[in-house]
Amino acid sequence: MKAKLMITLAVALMLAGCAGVEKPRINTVDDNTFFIEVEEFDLTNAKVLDTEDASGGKSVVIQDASGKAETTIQLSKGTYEISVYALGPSYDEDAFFMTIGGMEQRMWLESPEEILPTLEYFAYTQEADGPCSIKLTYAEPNVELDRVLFKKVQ
Ligand SMILES: [Ca+2]
Repeated sequence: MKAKLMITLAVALMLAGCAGVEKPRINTVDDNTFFIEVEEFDLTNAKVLDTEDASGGKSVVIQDASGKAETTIQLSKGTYEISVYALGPSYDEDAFFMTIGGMEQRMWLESPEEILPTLEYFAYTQEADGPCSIKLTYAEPNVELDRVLFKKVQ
């Protein structure tokens, strides 16, 4: 009887996880820093790769200009430096766009061999506690997007 209850509970928890209610998960680094996995975004025309050195073991390649990875998280009021950890295999395959709160910025990599943060961060101010939308879109092919790191600086 007890075992059956445990199994029912485990299945219920698994189903809750599959429903994606909590996606993307917020991975806390310290009091002011957290990251979210790109593979947990809503993906359109994007391929998930098994990537050994990626966080969560996966990265995402947006296929072309029709593709995107987007999500919305709850963000507390403040100013953030937001960077994306990714791999850009070559000089012609090392850029993408990030849109946060309606502002778009071209992001660059210099990491053909391993997953590293973008060369510059996206400076973003959240005016009040509430939802914040993040969208990654295509600029060049074969960019492997791993995770998005938020660092609260103010
Ligand atoms: Ca990842």
